[in-house]
Amino acid sequence: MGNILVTGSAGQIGSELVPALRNIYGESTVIAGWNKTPLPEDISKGPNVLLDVTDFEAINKVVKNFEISSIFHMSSILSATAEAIRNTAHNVNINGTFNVLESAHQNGVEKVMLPSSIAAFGDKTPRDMTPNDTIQNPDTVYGISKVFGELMGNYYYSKLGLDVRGIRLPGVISWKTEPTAGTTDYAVAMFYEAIKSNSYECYLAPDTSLPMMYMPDAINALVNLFKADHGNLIHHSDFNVHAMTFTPEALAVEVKRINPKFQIEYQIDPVRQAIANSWPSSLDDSAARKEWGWKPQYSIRELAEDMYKNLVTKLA
Ligand code: AKB
Repeated sequence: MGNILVTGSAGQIGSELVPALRNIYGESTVIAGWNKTPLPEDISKGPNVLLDVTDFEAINKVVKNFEISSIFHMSSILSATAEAIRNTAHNVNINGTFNVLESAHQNGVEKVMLPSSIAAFGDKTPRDMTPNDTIQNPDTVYGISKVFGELMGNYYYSKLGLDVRGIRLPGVISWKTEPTAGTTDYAVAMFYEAIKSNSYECYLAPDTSLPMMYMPDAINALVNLFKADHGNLIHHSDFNVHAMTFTPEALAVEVKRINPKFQIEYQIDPVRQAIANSWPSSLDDSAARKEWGWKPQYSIRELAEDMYKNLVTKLA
């Protein structure tokens, strides 16, 4: 196997994926690509490269110079931010994704991991136990770009033989690196504010139910799909993965169990509420379970306890 390039290595998921991949495949094998946000210190000690995914030639150069055989393309502008900066979101999420796939194809890269999101669904999609293969009518720049990635990933696989794989990630909760303004990120912010000020003003309504996942499960999903036997895969760029569904109200109960002084208030943001209302509440992930053995580990309670404990240490 050649080297692995991870784009967006300073981001919420990239910053945990790079150390996980380095543990498995070796420090020198995993090249951390980063652009505007500096890398966390632990990652910057290993091989890394400044890389703007909107620049096709820059990707080509990195792929050639570092003898890349696999790419995890993690750079992405999240849902709420993408609504505010459409141009940048289009450049990064659509042009950037195209550049990565095309460069991978032209340079003989073997495998591209291209994460999608629950944002690839819309208000015509069945909300409960959303099937893997169903109606997709997103009405956000981010969601449209994720459908583009899924379709292009499947195109490069079926027409050009590039092994492209992807999962539709739900809200991912983690303590190492803060996410950059998605719609599900209230669930991360609630922990920070509970520790800093014992209170949190939530921008989604108390009963907004969305699919969520703790970071270790998200990393396992990415790594296990990457490792999966190609012959067992029927789907490629578009796997549903489900871990848990909860509402702000239910998460607040868990946080209050750990910190009895915690109080939550609600100040609804209409933009993010509308996005949340158009997304699934739970997903049928039987294809992922059957084709590559997906199985999440963390419950909401385990997530809350681990998240709180680690954040207290980090913020101290
Ligand atoms: C977001 O809220 O934008 C992301 C996502 C669900 O893809 N966390």
